[in-house]
Amino acid sequence: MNIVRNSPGTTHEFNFDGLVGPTHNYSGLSFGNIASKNNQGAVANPKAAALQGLAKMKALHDRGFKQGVLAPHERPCIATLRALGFAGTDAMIIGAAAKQAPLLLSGASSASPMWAANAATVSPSANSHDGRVHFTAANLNNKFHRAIEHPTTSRLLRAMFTSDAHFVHHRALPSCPQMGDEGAANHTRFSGAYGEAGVEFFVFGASGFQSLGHTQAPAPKRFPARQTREASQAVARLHELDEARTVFAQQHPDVIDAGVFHNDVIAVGNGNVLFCHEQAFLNQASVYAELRTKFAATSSAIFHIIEVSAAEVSVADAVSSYLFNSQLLTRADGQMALVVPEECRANAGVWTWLQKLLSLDTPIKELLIFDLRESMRNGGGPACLRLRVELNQQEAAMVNPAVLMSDALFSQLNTWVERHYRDRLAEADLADPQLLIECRTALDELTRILNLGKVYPFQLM
Ligand code: SUG
Repeated sequence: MNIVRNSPGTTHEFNFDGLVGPTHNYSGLSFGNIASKNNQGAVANPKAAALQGLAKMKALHDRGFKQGVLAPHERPCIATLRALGFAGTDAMIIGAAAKQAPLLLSGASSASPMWAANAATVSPSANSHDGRVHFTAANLNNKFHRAIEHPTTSRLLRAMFTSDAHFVHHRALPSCPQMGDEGAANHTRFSGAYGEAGVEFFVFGASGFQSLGHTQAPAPKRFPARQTREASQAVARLHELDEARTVFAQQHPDVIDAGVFHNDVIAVGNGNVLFCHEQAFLNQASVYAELRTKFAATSSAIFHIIEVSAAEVSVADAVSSYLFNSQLLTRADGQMALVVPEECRANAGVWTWLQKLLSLDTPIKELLIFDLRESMRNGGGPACLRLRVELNQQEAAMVNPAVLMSDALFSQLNTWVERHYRDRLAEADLADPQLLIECRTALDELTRILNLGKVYPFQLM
């Protein structure tokens, strides 16, 4: 085993936010995600969505947090529609899909890769036996529109984290219900400090083999459990994690049925803090006990569990405000900031609780509030929009520098959005073949801005 020794303060968490793509729209594609269902058919504003996301990235960059950009995908995905039997020119394919199978066209057009927390699961080098940073692209097998993401996601991650000496890219797990994997949205790592070995926490919705009668464990009844226990375990094996520092927990089935389709809708962790709702996990007390024990074996830091009771904030309010879909970021002074969406301020109970949080004896000392309304209306809050990658100095030096946020990149991307994005997109507009041309033109330019090489199907033809 390679022991990675990092000097204190030289390892950081980088957040790579998904840049919203030009086809952002509300198609009601995600059964079990209440916002997606409630906003089906609403008119979206892709330009505003992309600018809201960029504003968050820039504000966090300005505050000294390490920030990067994950590019959007080619949409509609013509390669997918061809694979489903539509033929002819691109315009013919779009026209036929719009007429014969509008749901397939919506799925192939979704800008869902913006939710970067679902792009992959990432383990830092300090935790893996081979001392490299491990990425497993998520198969997102539960939803058609998301299951088509991983091939492009894998190419993008390879174009950003290029060094084989420092980074390992695992292929997505087999795409089948037993191996449903939703990436970092169901994964957290804890440690006394970045760069130190810590605990990796995997949260699944149910066993993937439940339907075969192989297990009797509880499972949600109304909505799907997207992440399976077997997928979480496979990722932990691929990432060469130490069992003594890995914890698996099951989401409470009742909260999945209440709209908590990913664990990051009800819990967030960072450093030595777990912030969650009291109904997040099955057998919550034993989950806490295992986390505390395994954390104590890696660090002398105090492990803080900040639990919100149902009496203070109901699960329904947590889901509508996205209180827990927050980013918990360690500041340079070691204290933490909680990044929440505006919807938390609009909910009186949640807002009152957040004020109380600041007065508690925990590392969370600051609230940062962002308007992410366009993404929120599809069930994507601040935490959904970002993929966390913990990098030491050598690893950070090997990241494609063109994807890292800077004043210049921010203004370049704002101009790019202003030039290429529509400010209105309804479901009917997905049938417009011009939208594909606009998307490809924008992405071709973006690959040059972000120095990604050829990553999109239209560039690889
Ligand atoms: O997979 N919404 C996404 C939201 C993903 C949020 N991510 C995290 N929690 N990390 C989803 O349900 C809706 C698309 C639509 O309906 O048009 C959608 O895909």
